[in-house]
Formats: sequence, C-alpha cells, structure tokens
Amino acid sequence: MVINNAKVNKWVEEVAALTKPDSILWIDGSEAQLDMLRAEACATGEIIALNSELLPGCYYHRTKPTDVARVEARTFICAKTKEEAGPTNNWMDPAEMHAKLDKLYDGSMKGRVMYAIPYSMGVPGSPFAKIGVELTDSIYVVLNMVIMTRVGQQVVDVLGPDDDFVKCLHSKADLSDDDKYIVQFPEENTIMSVNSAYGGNVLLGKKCFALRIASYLGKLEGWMAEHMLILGIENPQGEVKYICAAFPSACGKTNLAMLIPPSIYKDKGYKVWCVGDDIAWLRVGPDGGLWAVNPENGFFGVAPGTSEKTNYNALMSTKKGTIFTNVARNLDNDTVWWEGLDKNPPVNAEEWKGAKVNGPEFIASGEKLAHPNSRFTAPAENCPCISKEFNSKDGVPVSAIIFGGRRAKAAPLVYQSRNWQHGVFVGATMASETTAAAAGAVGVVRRDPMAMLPFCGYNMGDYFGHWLEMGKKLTKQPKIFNVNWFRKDDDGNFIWPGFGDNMRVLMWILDRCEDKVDADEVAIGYVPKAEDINIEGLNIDVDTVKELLSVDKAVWLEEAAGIKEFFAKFDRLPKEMADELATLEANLSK
Ligand code: GTP
Ligand code: SPV
Ligand code: MN
Repeated sequence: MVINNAKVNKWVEEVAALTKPDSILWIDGSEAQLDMLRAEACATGEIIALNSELLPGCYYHRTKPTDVARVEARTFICAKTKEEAGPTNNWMDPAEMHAKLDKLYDGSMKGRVMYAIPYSMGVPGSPFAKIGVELTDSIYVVLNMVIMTRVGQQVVDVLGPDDDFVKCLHSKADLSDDDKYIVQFPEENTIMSVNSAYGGNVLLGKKCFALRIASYLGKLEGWMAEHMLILGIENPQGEVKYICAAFPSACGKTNLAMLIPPSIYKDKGYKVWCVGDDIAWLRVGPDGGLWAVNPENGFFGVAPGTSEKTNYNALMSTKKGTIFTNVARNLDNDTVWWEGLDKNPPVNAEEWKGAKVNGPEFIASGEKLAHPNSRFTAPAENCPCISKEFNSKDGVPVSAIIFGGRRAKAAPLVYQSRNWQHGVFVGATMASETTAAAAGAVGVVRRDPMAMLPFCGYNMGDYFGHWLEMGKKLTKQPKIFNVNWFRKDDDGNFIWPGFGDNMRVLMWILDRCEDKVDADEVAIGYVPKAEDINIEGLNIDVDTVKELLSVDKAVWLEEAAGIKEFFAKFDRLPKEMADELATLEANLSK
C-alpha cells in the first residue's frame, strides 16, 4: 500500500525512531494480508484458530490476567489546563505526560513489527466520517481494528494530503501493570496507549477516538459523540422509528439494540433493526431533527449472559469471522463457552486464564470459566437484524433518547422528562452500579452522567452545557426518557423480565413521542399508568408493574442529596442544572 501523505509519513517516522520496531507494515485490510497475520499470530500462540466448521474464521485470544478491562484510573485527558479536563477526568500537564510516555515508548517495539492501520470511523467519504491512523505492535489489535472499523486504501484515498486524522499510538511494551497509560491529548488530535493489550484500552478507534476525542471535536464543531446504541422499530405498516439509548458499560446496550420482539408484537409484524450497539455520533439534520450514525463497523460485546434466549442476534453475529477474548475454551470441539451461554459447561475445558479444568466441577467450586468482562469482536454485517441504514451516509432520524442504568431501587422502570432541559438533567444525574467492564469494584452505585463519565474528553460541566445548546439548535427535539431494567425485589431478584420484553417499554416510549398515550406527572417526571405497559403473555401482574413504576419519596430525597453532592464538584455547572435540582427538591417536598 502506498501512503503519499507527507504528514502521516513524518509522524510514522517519528514514532518509529522512538519505538524502534524491526519493520513497519501498512495494513491494507486485504484478506491475503490478514491471512498472513492470522497465520503468524497462530504460530506464536497469540491467537488460536477455532473449529473451522462450527465457527469459521473465528479465533481465540486471552490477555494477561491483570489486563482484562478498561483502566479508568490510568486514563487521562491531557488538555492544556486541568480546568479544561474538568473535575471528572484524570489530568496531567501535556508536556509532562509526553516526557513520561516517551520514556515508556523508547525502544518498546524492538524485535517487533509496527503495524500502521489507516481507518475510518463512519462510512469513508461520508460527511460525518473521521479518519485515524493507529500504530501498534500487536497483531491482535490489527485483527480487531479490521472488524471494528473500516480499514485500508479507501481511507488513505479519502484522507489525501490532509492532516485531518487522529494520531493513535499503541504499544503493548512489556504489559507492565504499573506503567499502563491511556492518554488523550484533545488539542493535539492524539491518543497514546501503552502497556495494555485489552479492548477499550487498545482499540483506539473506539472509546479513545469515537468518544473521548470525538466528544471534544463535537463540542467545537456543534455535534455530539455519545455512548449510545441506535435501534429502529418497524411497525406493521413498514414505518421505522429510531431510538438512541445511553447505558453505562455492561448495562444492556448490545442487548437492547438487537432485541427480538415478544410474540405479541412479532406476530403483528413489528421488527427491530440494529444500527449500532455502543457509540452514536449525533447531529442536527437539515430538518431540524437529531440524526444519528454509528461510527463503528463491528461489535465488541460482553460474552457472559449472551445466549440464544437472551440475545439470539448477538450470538448469531459471533458464528463467523469473530475473535473471542478471555472466554473459556471447549477442548473437545474447539469452540468457546461462557457463563449464561447454555446449561452445559464443557467438561474438557480451559478456563479463561488457561488452566485445564472440568467445567461443571470448576463452576461448582464457585469459579467462573469465562472472565465476567470476556468479549466477542464480531463484524456488524453478521448480525441478522442489522439495519439497512447501517451504511447510510446521512444516518437515521432520532425520535427518542433514553438514559438508563443498573439500579436495584430508586429509578422506576421508565419515566419521561418534562422537556429537553429536564431531560439533560435526568441524563446528567444518572447513577448506576459499576460492572466488570472497568477495573475496580463491581456493584458500587456511582453517578455516570449520560453513561459518559469514563468517556467525556473535556470538562463535564461544559458537556452539560453543550447538551443544552444542542437542544436549542433542534427545532424537532427528540423526547428524553429514563429506564431501569434492573430493579430488584427484597430477595435480590430482578423484577422485570428484561431483554426482548424491554420492547414493551419502548412501545410506551414511542406512543408518548406520538402523543398516543397519557401519563401521570410525579416529582421526577412522567410515569406510565401501569395498565399502559403491555404485560400480555408475561408472568407478572399489573401490581408488579405499579411497584416497578413507583417513586419512593425517601429514596429520592437521598438521590437529590447525592446529586447535590455530585454537582458541588463542578465549577462550570450550567445554571439550568442547578435550577432543575431545585425543582426536583421542591417537587419532593410537596
Ligand atoms: P458495553 O459493551 O460494556 O458498553 O455494554 P452494553 O451496555 O452493550 O451491555 P450488554 O448489552 O452487553 O449487557 C451486559 C450484561 O447485562 C449482559 O450480561 C446481559 O446479559 C445483561 N443484560 C442486558 N440486558 C438486560 C436486561 O434487560 N435485564 C437483565 N437482567 N440483564 C440484562
Ligand atoms: C465499554 O466498556 O463500555 C465497552 C468495552 O464497550 S471497551 O471497548 O473495552 O470500552
Ligand atoms: Mn461501551
């Protein structure tokens, strides 16, 4: 492949002079080149080929056991000033960080090849697409990036002589746990990652570019980069309405994006189409409405819990051309297994760290065969319900925005905000229990505004302000809702069936968007009348729905106190957010 872009070449030369690889290979995305890389990675044990009949083109990979999730404590936004990074991001002076990183990269690729990956987030040539070049010393990263983004000559052709590309440098170096850094330099259009080989830390097009750098660019350029799925619901007349939903990591985006309608809807001819499962880039369209594109080309999805029953479409997406990371291996037939796939853990198994075990006995002893954050990297085109708008250059018009998280109590099954400003407050004050997607404690409730706490590339106070500004530019505003699939009873069981049955809630949401159904106004917004959530065919009754929709005053007074404490961190909190908190407090004291 020929790269004539002097700016790209100069940067690649500089990086090579620092990292000192044996050679440089440009990735053109061709099958011949990928086959060569797969063969090499198989020969070194970096990946393992799986059963070519049951899982054609699929590979297995395991990471270092201490390198299995995003590392938020080692993730930095190195804006020029700490103030620009804001109170929710780690910050270091850019010059100081560069000096630190340069030492870690010095000679870090010795004895290795440096792969140069030209890639596009979004359909190459679409007005919304943006280009990156990732330099990495990991074949695993190359093989994942080729699935997750659009790679190769077409990207180089679109870039031409421009310097409008994000510089993405990754070196696994020696995988040191102490010197791991995931660093964004927003003002330099640069990402630097070192000493990790895991997912969101190293597939730099994903969280680092398409959320952290892109959210910063979106603020400058008047659009938004969000941690959102995009789905379309087609009614029996063939009309499709689109919904975006922001849930924190491992809180149900992939599942909702690919849901299979329950028979009460399917039998009438309703269909659900997946446009994206993790990231949405949102703009004001020529019609004054909000338009969404998914900048990715694949799914980096949570494996545990994915089954034929819970998420058939995701499971089908993993049947070819997929890379599995940190799941368990079934050594009898060279396939993979994870908790929740089925009730038959392999007897002749290799657990995620590589020990040969008897699966059922291992599980009985309280261990997990797959890491809770084990993942599949699957091409979007494999998905049986992929939207025909997936490759659209304009994106899709958004009718509703949904926020949501994991809350055992507090948040009701669904409620609607009173207007855009209140909706921004609902997003800004979201809280959710932490999951295995990031290193650290699991199950701790924390504020995670718009599910963007780990991904906002600038001051989060300004980010709330940007949401308010976007609302002003929209003459056709989507309605904003909040959902919670994860409310638990006193025995700790989920009350709501979830998964495909979440469609029942989406239908209420769409009815609200079209003014087809009434609601009750309560302190936090509008909640459905219990009988308006269709529970036909479910094992729960209308009283359970009432319980799911209940808003406990005492719990919400605590919420309001928690929100106040959270807001106190911000120097740049828009006045509108403080006003909304005052309204909530006033409503609760009525
Ligand atoms: P990231 O890829 O980390 O951003 O996560 P995600 O938001 O796409 O989460 P995903 O859909 O992969 O779901 C994570 C976990 O939540 C899986 O183990 C699912 O089985 C589980 N889950 C998803 N939807 C539901 C639901 O409606 N109810 C319940 N109880 N669990 C769910
Ligand atoms: C998430 O953690 O939200 C993910 C996985 O989608 S990662 O790519 O690792 O960020
Ligand atoms: Mn995610």
